[in-house]
Amino acid sequence: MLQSINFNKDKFVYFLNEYLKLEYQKTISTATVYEMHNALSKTLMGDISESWKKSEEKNWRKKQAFYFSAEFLVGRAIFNNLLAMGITSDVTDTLKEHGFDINSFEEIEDAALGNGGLGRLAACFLDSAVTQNYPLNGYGIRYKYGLFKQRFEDGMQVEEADNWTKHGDPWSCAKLDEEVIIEFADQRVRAVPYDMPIIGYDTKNINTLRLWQAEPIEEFDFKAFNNQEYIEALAEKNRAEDISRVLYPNDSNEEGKILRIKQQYFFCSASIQDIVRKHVSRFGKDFENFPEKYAIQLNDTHPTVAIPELIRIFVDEYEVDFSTALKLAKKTFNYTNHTVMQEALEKWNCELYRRVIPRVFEIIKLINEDLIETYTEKGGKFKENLEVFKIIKDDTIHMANLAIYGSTYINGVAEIHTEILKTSTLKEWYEIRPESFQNKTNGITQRRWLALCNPKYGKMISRLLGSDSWVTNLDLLKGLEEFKDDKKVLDRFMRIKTDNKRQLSAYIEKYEGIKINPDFIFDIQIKRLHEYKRQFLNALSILDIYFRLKDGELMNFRPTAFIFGAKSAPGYDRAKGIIKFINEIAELVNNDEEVSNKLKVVFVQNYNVSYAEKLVCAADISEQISTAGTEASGTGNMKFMLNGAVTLGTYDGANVEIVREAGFENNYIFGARVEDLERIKDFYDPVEIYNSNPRIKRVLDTLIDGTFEDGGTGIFKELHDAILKGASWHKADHYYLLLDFEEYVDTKLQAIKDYENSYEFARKCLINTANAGIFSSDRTIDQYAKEIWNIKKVQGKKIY
Ligand code: 26Q
Repeated sequence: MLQSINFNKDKFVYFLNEYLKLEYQKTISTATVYEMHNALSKTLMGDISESWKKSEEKNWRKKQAFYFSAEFLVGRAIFNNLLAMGITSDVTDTLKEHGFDINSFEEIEDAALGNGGLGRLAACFLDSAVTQNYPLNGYGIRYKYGLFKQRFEDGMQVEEADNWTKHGDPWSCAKLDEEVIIEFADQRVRAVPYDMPIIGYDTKNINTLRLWQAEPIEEFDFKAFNNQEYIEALAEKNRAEDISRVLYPNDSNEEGKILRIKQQYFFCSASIQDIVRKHVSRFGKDFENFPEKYAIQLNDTHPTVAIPELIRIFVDEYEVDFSTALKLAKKTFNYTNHTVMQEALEKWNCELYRRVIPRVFEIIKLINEDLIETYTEKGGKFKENLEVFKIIKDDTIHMANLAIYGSTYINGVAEIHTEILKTSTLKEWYEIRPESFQNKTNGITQRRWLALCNPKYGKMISRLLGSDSWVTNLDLLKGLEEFKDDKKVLDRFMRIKTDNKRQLSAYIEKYEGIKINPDFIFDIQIKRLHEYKRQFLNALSILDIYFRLKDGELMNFRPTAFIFGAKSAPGYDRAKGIIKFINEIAELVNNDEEVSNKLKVVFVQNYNVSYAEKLVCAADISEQISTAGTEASGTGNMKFMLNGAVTLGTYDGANVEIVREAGFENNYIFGARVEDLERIKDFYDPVEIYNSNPRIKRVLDTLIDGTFEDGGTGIFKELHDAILKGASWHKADHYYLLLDFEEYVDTKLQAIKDYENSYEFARKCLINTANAGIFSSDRTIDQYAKEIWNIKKVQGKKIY
């Protein structure tokens, strides 16, 4: 059972009121939601400060690991931290006695310091590490503006700045005495650390997410200057602050390239300086045992510049010779790859790098020379494929090559993904260093993605299993299988699901203005908008169902709501076109009385972590339909599975492992597999399919036959062309939508039909939950800890 901190109600209320009085001249009964949030959070920060300090001390006693990531998509902290501390109901009740409804914290902004999967994974990892008492701290950037907020205007995405700290950021603690200086060729700035506590569930331990904020060297004092100096100082301040001003949405191209290099170097240099400085102050200038004390994990190639930066500091500031420094770096770093596509591997123009961080560029050149020399000497495959391995070629720095050469282990994020890395994307590397490649299938934290977002289901599970130990040991869910034929249990499951659907419906009605009947099947696709994720295919399938319903086919079609949530990169026109297309479909379908009792289509605005929490617990069908071989893993798929939805998906990413665990018969897998696509790719002809299949022709032609309006942008015509002619850099139907179309619609209709037999369907859902144990990020982190980082747990338990 979870033990809580000793909750002293009187003391709690006293501190809360003191804070409110001092800061705002208010009391619990008069404070606004934001004031209450700040006061409560700060009070709790006070409660944990001792444990936090002690944890830091503990972490330095043995080997520790650091997670370097340009993104941490942590979401909202308050409910999560109350849960971890075991005081949710105490606090809820106490505030209620004073007339304050804790649910009003739903207004508190998410910390959206990430784009999607990669950033959210980093957040889940920190949660899992601390809960298991592993010494793992995160290093990243404190963006002033997180991922943009999204609105629809006339069905089209409009972006708005995400000023997430506008009402304060009570869960961060600035450590002004630990700032460091970062030097660029044309600029020096201060990196100021802001620490967020990562609070372990049912443990005393608290780890740290340290996010760096860029500030000018000189404190800006507007009184002290004459006019000209004032303007210059202000410009300098802005130029410094630019560095951590905004999170780049992925795919953001051209403009901002220099800033992106600066961001990466900024947080990597600051973090490396931080680690080295603390190392020196504790253990002196002996670096021989550095890799026995620290492991650094690179979350994709974005933080790869940390490798030459560590070498630079060793060589330039501590007189370590280059080859020793390189050896130490290789032993310290490890690299996680999150993409399948070779063309998506990060590359930088040499000249750009040289202009921004010349000394680091020199170090990279030295590493490249070392590679060439070493591999030429080794001969064989090393020498044969030297061109592939080079870090610098064609005036370009290949960051993946730098990350691999500078690391001990390289891992993919799902079995199929790691296999693709070994046999295709990084094939030549695998041939020379097979022992360096590992798989670490992603996971999700069940604290946020079940206990927090689906408390009713969580309680039901605890009751059935006779304990809530699944919150820290997800394998225990297997015990639910025993109840798969128990009608009472299945009834209870269905009631909870319907409750969750009702809550989601109310929320969607409030924020999107669309009413969904909770008795409908909820079919949900939520993830970043990308062609490879095939939201477009989902849209076409809905249109097909719509037309067939209108034609009087599909007689026994069970009413279904199709729900989407996704942000498109601002410069990704096709993705934006797909959003507009789905919104047009929603408009058509939702206003057609003939189908209104059968179909509903909703694209929710500003999909984020907090919205996801409401969506995953309310889904019946989870859409995971990426083209086989394109989605490295996916983690949304795991969240739905855990919450008892069936997967309608391709044999791709972690779906492969999901259906292996939960059974094909309990999910809906369709479509071409990687091997199939490999075989047909040179002959694939989408035009032939289009011409021979009237249903496909009909739905695709809505893009050009006047059924829908694209606001005069021409984007619908481009989408049509992208399928039949190919456009810009891709061949026709690059993601095989038409190839998979019929099987997809058939499989979807089968799932919808199966829902008729409610017990049979609920049974599938329960079996999915029961087999989700392996997808806990607790398991993933345990594997990283044992198989890559070689770190041990610190002492945990003993409650506050
Ligand atoms: C690149 C250049 C410039 C600006 C931004 C970027 C950028 C930023 C973020 C490129 C990629 C990302 C994010 C990638 C990502 O989220 N990948 C996902 O990682 C998940 C966790 O491993 C996997 O589950 C998903 O399959 C994978 O798509």
